[in-house]
Amino acid sequence: MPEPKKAKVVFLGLPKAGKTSLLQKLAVALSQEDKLATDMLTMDWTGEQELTMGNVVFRTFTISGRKQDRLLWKDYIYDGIAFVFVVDATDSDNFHVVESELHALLITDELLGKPFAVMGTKIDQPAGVTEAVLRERLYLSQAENRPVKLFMCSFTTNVGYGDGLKWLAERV
Ligand SMILES: Nc1nc2c(ncn2[C@@H]2O[C@H](COP(=O)(O)OP(=O)(O)OP(=O)(O)O)[C@@H](O)[C@H]2O)c(=O)[nH]1
Ligand SMILES: [Mg+2]
Repeated sequence: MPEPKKAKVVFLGLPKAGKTSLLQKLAVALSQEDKLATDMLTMDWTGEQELTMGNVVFRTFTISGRKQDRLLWKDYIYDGIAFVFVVDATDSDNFHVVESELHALLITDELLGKPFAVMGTKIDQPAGVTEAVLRERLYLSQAENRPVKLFMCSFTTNVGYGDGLKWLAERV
């Protein structure tokens, strides 16, 4: 019998945004809930991480900022049912790249209507910008008619991302 098709939740972000940190938090949380969830953090051939929990696969995908690499989206993320877009809130030099990548995803036909939790991370750092600044720099007001929501968080001090994951879980 073929394996049942798995639902995919995709963690997106620029290099070093904090995708793996979030996946590790999730692995720990899930393993506390369910012993079966331990040792499920694996690496695929692209070097991205994957975590399988029942019929849900959580996978990371690094956004390069290079337009030609968007061809890869088709194979890696279009079948996602929900998305976490991780943004390093201290990396203001790259907010314009994040903004263009995020909006390019939001206008992709295959992704219309799918929920995006945007997580502004590393707010434990002094360089972390406020929610209002990040919202403005990412032009999130343009996505108000979409299931897109910003959550400010820190994987170091364990704040914020739980709300984001909960919001996402309620929408799938
Ligand atoms: N202070 C602080 N550091 C963080 C936080 N989240 C991640 N980091 C650090 O940021 C760096 C990158 O985090 P990763 O989780 O590896 O990021 P990534 O997006 O998986 O990176 P790549 O897979 O290499 O693209 C690491 O040194 C983390 O420890 C956070 O909330 N606060
Ligand atoms: Mg990583």
